[in-house]
Amino acid sequence: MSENLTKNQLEQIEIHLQEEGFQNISFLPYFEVSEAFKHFYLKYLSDKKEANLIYLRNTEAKFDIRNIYPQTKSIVAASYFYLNSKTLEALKAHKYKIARYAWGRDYHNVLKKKMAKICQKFSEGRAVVDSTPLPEKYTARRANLGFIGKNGLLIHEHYGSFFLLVFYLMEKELPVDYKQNIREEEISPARDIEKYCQNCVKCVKACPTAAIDIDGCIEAEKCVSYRTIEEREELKLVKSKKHRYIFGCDICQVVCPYNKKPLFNEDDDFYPTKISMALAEGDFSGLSDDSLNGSPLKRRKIEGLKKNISMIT
Ligand code: B12
Ligand code: SF4
Ligand code: SF4
Repeated sequence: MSENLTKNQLEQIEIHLQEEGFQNISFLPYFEVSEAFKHFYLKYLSDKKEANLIYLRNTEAKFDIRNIYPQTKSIVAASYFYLNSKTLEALKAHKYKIARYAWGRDYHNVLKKKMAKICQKFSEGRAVVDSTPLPEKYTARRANLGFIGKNGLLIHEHYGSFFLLVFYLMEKELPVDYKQNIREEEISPARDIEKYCQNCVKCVKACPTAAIDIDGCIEAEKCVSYRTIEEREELKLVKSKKHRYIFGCDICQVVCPYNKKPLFNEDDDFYPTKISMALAEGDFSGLSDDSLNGSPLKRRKIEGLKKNISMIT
């Protein structure tokens, strides 16, 4: 039987994660997703909003963290803000736009390493960032890291939404008297939208492809982020002169009032590289797919990025 973590150990984890650049950190005992979430998610699938993202149909894994990592007893949830001055300069200086999270090194590797480095000292486990079926926004909402906005993203009331979610699935239980600070009945996208977005429709109006359904769900097939990163079927690529994005899209975040004074994090792992800046200029000279190793842009490869440019010019 595994021993429980102590309150002191949780404090240590929190302090060390903050030193590594994580901003909001929270702990959750292992939980089963609620019937309300299952209903929400199954409706999303029956409305076919997941487009060709077939992995999203694996509800068995989506609905139970233990199907991802059976030894999970508790979870560390944290947000990592990535906006920095150099990326904003690059966005101004170059012809084409790349989403703010993607100018530097591949965040999967960078953030998983940072998370595991700290948490492993306290419990065996697995660091998770964006590459498993874990319902990350729902888990982070339960951990109180933010609220769900009409644009479907998790938003922090004071710091905005330019952050990535990072988790560590721990093999140890939380302290016996640990109190979870949120009750499931108190959260739902509808409640959040009513409380925090109210009558605002800035993201809905600004979205160049009308991908936002105002219930906190995005129609993936319409979303520029999907089209420029995930879509492999050329026929579905749609020409548009309404935006300049060649990889990802930040429009529904840029217009959001909660991002008026976003939190900056001058982490050079997220600074633009020579290669991302060349690509943002449409300059492919001397570049091959291998040049994209270690960058999130690798997902789209050189041919894909060329196609993306041809769709907006
Ligand atoms: C597939 C995917 C995409 C797809 C589909 C997007 C989508 N909105 O579903 C595409 C490629 C389009 C995409 C785009 C982007 N993505 Co993405 N994506 C994912 C991924 C892998 C799965 C998301 C998923 O399952 N979607 C289906 C919906 C229905 O489920 P969901 O995500 O759990 O979200 C809903 C439920 O949780 C529900 N909910 C929340 N709490 C509660 C409570 C109750 C009681 C109920 C009933 C429901 C409920 O509300 C949420 C909103 O609909 C996650 C990582 C992960 N494993 O979760 C990252 C993730 C969501 N993406 C992320 C990011 C950063 C982006 C982009 C900003 C990247 C970019 N700049 O281009 C864009 C933003 C587009 C947008 N406005 O959403 C971050 C979001 C961080 C944040 N602050 O919210 C995540 C969490 C990755 C990470 N680890 O940081 N993404
Ligand atoms: S990421 Fe861009 S295309 Fe997708 S919902 Fe937001 S504004 Fe619309
Ligand atoms: S732009 Fe307005 S409606 Fe959209 S998420 Fe932000 S506050 Fe909510």
